[in-house]
Amino acid sequence: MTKTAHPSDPRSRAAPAVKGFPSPGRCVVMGVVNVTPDSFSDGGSFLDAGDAVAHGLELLAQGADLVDVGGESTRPGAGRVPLEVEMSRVLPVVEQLAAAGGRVSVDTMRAQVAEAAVSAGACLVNDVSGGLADPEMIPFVAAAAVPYVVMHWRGYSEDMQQRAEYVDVVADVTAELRQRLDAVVGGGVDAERVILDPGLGFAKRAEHNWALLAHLDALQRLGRPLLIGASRKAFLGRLLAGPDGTPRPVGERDEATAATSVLAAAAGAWGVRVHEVRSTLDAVRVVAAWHAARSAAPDATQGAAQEVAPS
Ligand code: PMM
Repeated sequence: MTKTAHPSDPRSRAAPAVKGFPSPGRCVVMGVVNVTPDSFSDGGSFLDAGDAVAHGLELLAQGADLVDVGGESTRPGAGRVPLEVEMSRVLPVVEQLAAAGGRVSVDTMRAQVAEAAVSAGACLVNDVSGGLADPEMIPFVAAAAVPYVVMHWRGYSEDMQQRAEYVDVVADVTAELRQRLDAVVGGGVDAERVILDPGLGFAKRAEHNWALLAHLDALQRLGRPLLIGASRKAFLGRLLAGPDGTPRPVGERDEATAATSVLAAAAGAWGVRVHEVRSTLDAVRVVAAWHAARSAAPDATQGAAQEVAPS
């Protein structure tokens, strides 16, 4: 007999829906297109708009549900980029990818960039500051009625690692995200369009990232879908360091990234943000099949219990 799974059981963790974003019936895969000279993983590779568009199209062809276009690096220590520079990097790429039929998000902390990108065809705003960097962002998103990623953030990248101090990182990040959710919804954004993100690597050391990845259920209790961005980040490089302690190079972290995608999807995350789409898409498909089989299968524990306790 098929039983209804308890909410804490992975069988009940189908990816939750986001208003205004069609669900693929599994964890969403967001491909990264950084139009920057200095992002930690792909900085400089796609600074030319034509190269960035070609890369975005390739990620979409590999099956990305959307591509996330950003023009300002947020690597630890990075300074701000002038508004006009960010605009000139992002807009042609968003426009061309959207015109080609791709679903596009814009990775920006600036309302003006978000607004121009949405006009150019972006369908989602990914704000790593969760509305804190620009007071105009929340009113814009509320009026535009687009899905909105609210990430956990404690300030600009230049000195963010100095703010990686927590009493209990899971409880602290959950509480700070709850405050952002309240502020965003209080500012008029439809709660059903909000996606929360713990911001792995942003004012977080490796142990903080691992704790958050291990306790996504705590963040899920905020009641909104989660996006997880672990792709190629330094904590994976450090985990995979060679015997001399040299971190694994960024381009050789995609298998570990796919493993984090499995963990996130199995925990019920709405989406994962990755540089290499194919391996993560395969991984989340496996998780979707596993979820489906767990929902359909009789409760093995219950069956075993019945065997040892005949009526
Ligand atoms: N990480 C980066 C940039 N944007 N957006 C969200 N929502 N979550 C993240 O974890 C995140 C992000 C930094 O990585 P990159 O330089 O490779 O883009």
